[in-house]
Amino acid sequence: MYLNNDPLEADFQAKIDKGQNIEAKDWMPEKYRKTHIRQISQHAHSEIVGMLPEGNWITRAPSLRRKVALLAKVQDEAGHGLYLYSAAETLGITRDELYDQLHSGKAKYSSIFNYPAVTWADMGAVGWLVDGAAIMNQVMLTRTSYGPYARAMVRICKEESFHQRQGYEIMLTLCNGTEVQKRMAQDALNRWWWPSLMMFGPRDAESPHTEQALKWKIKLKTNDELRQQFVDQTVSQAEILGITIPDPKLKWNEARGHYDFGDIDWEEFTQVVAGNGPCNRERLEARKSAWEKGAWVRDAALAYAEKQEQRSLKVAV
Ligand code: BYC
Repeated sequence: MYLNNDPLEADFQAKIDKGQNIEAKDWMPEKYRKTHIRQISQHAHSEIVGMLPEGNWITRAPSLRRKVALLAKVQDEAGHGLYLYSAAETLGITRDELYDQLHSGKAKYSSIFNYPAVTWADMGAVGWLVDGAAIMNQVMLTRTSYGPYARAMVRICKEESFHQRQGYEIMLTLCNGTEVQKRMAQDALNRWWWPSLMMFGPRDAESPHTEQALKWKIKLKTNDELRQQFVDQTVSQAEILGITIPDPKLKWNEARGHYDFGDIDWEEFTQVVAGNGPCNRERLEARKSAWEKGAWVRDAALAYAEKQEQRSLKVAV
């Protein structure tokens, strides 16, 4: 039985334990609210910054079919960012504050988007591995305890599953192509494998938020559990492609019923999260510049909305 002296908090925890959602108007501990603002906004920023490595390839897609699919994927990511910003706003933070946190470097976004996409095969690897890792985490989040976040995740997951297949299909085509194309696919896998494993966050023993997040059912699985699930699922997909995961320690462990895998370079993860990855500065500059260059659009939209309001007031009078 859960014991808590604060009746509000006890009631809140009881709801969570029963599997009920917490809604925006419900009472919630301040730390629960702040944790969600942090996580949902980090997630929203990841979608928005995540458009950059792929956006760079839209004009260079090898066929019209590939261009249309990539364009649709990047557009979906903008939509995901917007649902998530809206979900964060239900917790009492404004859109402007959220953008300001991103542009000032105060808010985090996923480490993965600080790596460059240097060949067309990277569009395949990003869809296959990055979206694959994202889905693993986000399917869990469809059952997270905060209602607006959980509901946003349902639609996002449906779209992410198209994204993952789009990437895997690019990889399949390259792997069934010429020797040079297959080498490109292998090279992309070599570069994106370890950063994809880092997406799940630090090891459980070093994750400051996991214990509380499990108690509040923000997370239903730990970082290490999801990372293991991702490795287990991805090995056979690489086998079908006929390319090799760049990890000599990767081996099926019969006793555990899981793949064992090699050590992640946590120093690299720490550096990338701290702002010292290969593209951190470039990504932030791109977002800041888009914000500044878009000022006239926001001004025009506001002026138009004011005009409309004045007009409807006049009609009402
Ligand atoms: N990168 O205690 P922990 C997509 C931070 S985009 C950077 O485990 P938590 C897509 C963490 O924030 C999908 N920072 O934290 C888009 C915390 O920092 P602070 C992105 C990371 O929150 C375009 C500290 O490390 N998905 O699908 O319990 C194209 C300690 O970590 C990272 C989401 O955002 C990282 N990888 O668990 C293609 C999912 N990992 O604030 C695809 C939503 C950890 O204490 N987020 N940190 O300084 C989550 O599920 C959780 O926030 C995490 C971390 C599992 C990521």
